[in-house]
Amino acid sequence: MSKKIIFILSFSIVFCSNLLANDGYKLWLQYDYIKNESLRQTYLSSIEKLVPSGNSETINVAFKELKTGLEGMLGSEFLSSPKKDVKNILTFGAKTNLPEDVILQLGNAFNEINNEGYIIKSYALRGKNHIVISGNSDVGVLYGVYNFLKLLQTNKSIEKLNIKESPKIKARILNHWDNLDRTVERGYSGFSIWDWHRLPDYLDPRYTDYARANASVGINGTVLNNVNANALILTPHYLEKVEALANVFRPYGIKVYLTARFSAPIEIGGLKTADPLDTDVINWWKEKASEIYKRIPDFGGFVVKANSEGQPGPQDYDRNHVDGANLLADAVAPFNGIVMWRAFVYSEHDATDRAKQAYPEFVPYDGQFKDNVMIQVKNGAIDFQPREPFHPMFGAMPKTPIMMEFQITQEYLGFSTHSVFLPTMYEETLQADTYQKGKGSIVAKDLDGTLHNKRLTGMAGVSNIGNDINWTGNTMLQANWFGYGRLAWDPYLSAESIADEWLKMTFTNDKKFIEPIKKMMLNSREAVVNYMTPLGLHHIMDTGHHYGPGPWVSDLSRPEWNPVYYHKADSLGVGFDRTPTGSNATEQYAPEVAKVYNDLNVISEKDLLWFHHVPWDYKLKNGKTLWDGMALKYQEGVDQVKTMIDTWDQMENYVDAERYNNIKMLLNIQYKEAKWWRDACLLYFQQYSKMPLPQGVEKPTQTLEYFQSLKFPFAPGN
Ligand code: GCV
Repeated sequence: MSKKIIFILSFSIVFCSNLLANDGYKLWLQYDYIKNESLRQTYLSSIEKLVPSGNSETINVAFKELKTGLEGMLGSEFLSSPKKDVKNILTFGAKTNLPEDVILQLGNAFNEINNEGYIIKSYALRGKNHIVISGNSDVGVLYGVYNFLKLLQTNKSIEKLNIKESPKIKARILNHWDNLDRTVERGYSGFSIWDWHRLPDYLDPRYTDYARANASVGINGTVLNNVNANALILTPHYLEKVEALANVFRPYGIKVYLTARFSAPIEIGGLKTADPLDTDVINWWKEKASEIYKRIPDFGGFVVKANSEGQPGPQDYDRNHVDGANLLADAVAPFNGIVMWRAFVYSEHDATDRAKQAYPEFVPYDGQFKDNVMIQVKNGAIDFQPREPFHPMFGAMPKTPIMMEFQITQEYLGFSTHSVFLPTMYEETLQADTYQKGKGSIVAKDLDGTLHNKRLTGMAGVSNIGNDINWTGNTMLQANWFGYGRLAWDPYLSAESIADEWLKMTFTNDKKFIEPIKKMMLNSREAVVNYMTPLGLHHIMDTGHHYGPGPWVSDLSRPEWNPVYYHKADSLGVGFDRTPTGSNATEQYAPEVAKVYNDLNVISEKDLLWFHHVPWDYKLKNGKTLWDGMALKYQEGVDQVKTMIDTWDQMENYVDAERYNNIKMLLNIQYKEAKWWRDACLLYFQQYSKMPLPQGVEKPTQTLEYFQSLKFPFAPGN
């Protein structure tokens, strides 16, 4: 081959590799060829040989991942020509399998990490350079391997490494709201990835890639089925399929959990009752647990949605959540299983502000739950809104493990069409100060157990993935799966650092791409708040499917399902008074927090209408009336989406056409829908404010009647 041809070939590999078709299936594990030649050479010369220690399935997975990753990034030269005198060695294995001289080099490090933690260390010995990746378990090693690969993916130095990392939260779980018929409740990326019909014999390779992706960010558990549960999942026919999935996930350190339908003893057990204090019921659950553990010895446990939105529960028998949770906890305790009992409860028979209803059902029972129960609490007291103040239960149950439930799927945030980077939102809640043990009692500290010295810790994220080729429908939303995992591992990470990592691993290290797109991602959540629910407005989405605006909806059977319940707009003003003059929901917070929320002079305007009903001519901090300020916020949201489009339009040269167009088309839909939100909401509220739109706000494109006439009977995820 002539020199010229070789040059052209290598030029195209080097400069165009990220412009080749890319369907996004590989997520952030792209392992793209490193274009910076001197950096690639440095990496190549630092890793000449891979030496696994141990031969478990997990170590084999780690080995395979290292080979795939390094060959992808360093090219076929890597390991293609074994040299005689290898000087640079990468060893990986758990402490128990490492040679004594390697362990010696790691000194005390093993005591500084926990069972899932890892160490990455470089040292020189007897004329050779070593990098060792180790941990107290094989899974720790696997996490170390993924993080080592990330160093290369993000073009970091691998000289003089001395990294010790442990997850701060124990149960780092994805919740799938997937049904047995493969529909996904609130799922917008196709159908369920679990092909129940063809399981257990047909194991879709996607299951393995799912496990890889999760392990790469440290997720160690998956709840396979919807919290609106079907008892059939607990029958042998389905348990066999669950077992097959558990076998695929095990080498990746991922445990399988199931949701338990509280009435299962009746529905599939033939009992007359599901009363948690009934002996037959108690025995039924014990036997069911032992049947499951026989198949899946490391089964994680159960998640339960009880007495909420029509689901059965202990209150059907005049018992309480403690009785219900402890029943299941006792059943799984002999096998080290846990129960995640959800606090998302509210009742149409209770006229109390919905935001207040969970707290009294749980907080007074602090200390009464069994040791293996965690209470799973949504980030806010209503339901995964674009912005919610933190749930008052955080920090308020010192003796009960409280786990976070975030929603990764975008039920109330524009489905998978809107590019919203959610770690910004998660960070806001995790950093919120509960003041339950004085200043600095942030939510993250309740979750990692340090606030009240809790043994069990956990975080759950309601998955946004389906069988779409790129998993999340919108390539940008892969970042939310990634970011959730990173925060479950370390709830103190910044959204900014997560965006930075994800972008580099998924697209390119080129600053000209990273800087503007990172900025775009970090602003995207505020944009959606602005064009949907500015200034503390909430739950004004259209009915049932929650797609698009519906502030006018007032005819649903349950009062708290109607948007009018939440905004309370009238001729006098707008907003939900949750101060002592209203529902007094603020009393559920620590006094320091309640004081801030109650006081119009100090409350952040971001939360204004969540806690206060204020007149339309109320003066905002910028001197504008509430009406003008609200209208301008809606406009600002629309403008922010326009800026996102302009930014993305500049990026064509940095991204392959497939992913570029996927994001571009979806941004255009988002823009259309942002305008729809602005126009529909402003026209609706204007009926009450009776004020003109301020200068700077575009005229609505349609009438209110038009927007009210829109119907979406087949909106996805319903
Ligand atoms: C799984 C909201 C959603 C429901 C969901 C429920 C829950 O109400 O709209 O689809 O049900 O939350 O979290 O249990």
